[in-house]
Amino acid sequence: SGKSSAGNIILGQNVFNTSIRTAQSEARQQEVFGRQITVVDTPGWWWFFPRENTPKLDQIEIQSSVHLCPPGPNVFLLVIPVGLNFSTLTIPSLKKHLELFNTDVFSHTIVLFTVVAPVSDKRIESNIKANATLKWILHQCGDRKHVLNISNRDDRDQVKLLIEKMETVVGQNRGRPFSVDVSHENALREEIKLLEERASQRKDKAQKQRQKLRALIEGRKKKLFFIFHSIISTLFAAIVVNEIYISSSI
Ligand SMILES: Nc1nc2c(ncn2[C@@H]2O[C@H](COP(=O)(O)OP(=O)(O)O)[C@@H](O)[C@H]2O)c(=O)[nH]1
Ligand SMILES: [Mg+2]
Repeated sequence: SGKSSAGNIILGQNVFNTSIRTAQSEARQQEVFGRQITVVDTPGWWWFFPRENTPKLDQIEIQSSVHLCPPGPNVFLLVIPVGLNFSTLTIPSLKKHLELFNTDVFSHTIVLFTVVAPVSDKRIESNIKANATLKWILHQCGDRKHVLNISNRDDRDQVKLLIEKMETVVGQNRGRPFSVDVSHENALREEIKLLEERASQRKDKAQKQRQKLRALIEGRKKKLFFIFHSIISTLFAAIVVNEIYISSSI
């Protein structure tokens, strides 16, 4: 939906990979318009599926991303591509995913609309008006929003404006970053390690099963060849016997 692309545009550098799915949260720092900015890129989730459909590892990566920018993030950017179709599951799913953090996420959030072609403010506004889900999300975020054209990397004004909006959020929260439970960090790291170990064990098991299956198929092929071969030899013998019989009867 443009999360990694947005991170690259904000930092003015290609630091986040946009050709593969973001599996791990990553932090990158850069001076932007005189401010030291840390952007943390995270995996995402599907707007029309419940949280149970988001892989556990992605959930933990999203959850642990706040520890990558101590003392805590000042602003969350909720990335929504313009024109995205929502479903009745969107709001419950968003709420459930945000439960991965503390409750005051919305007070630090700006909705970041991503577009790949220039779009007028009027179109954005009419989009919002026509969409109750979008209206609800924006309302939760204090109607803070910004439109970012992710295919126009040269437009630095759109980034400057976004950073100004971020500074307003910092002011509104009296400079207090989103509160992060530091003691939680190690527990999350352990959980990630455990899940990765389990995934690797599952991979080993699947590989062994594949090898076993391949050996079984190879064995069957050999057996089939042997049966086929014996049928041919029997037929051949029958013909020979028949010929002998015919010749002896003449
Ligand atoms: N057409 C279109 N392409 C998009 C949009 N958002 C992202 N992309 C493209 O999809 C690819 C993956 O984008 P990325 O920023 O990695 O998405 P992420 O998965 O949210 O991090 C990139 O080539 C983007 O240019 C969108 O709203 N419309
Ligand atoms: Mg990504």
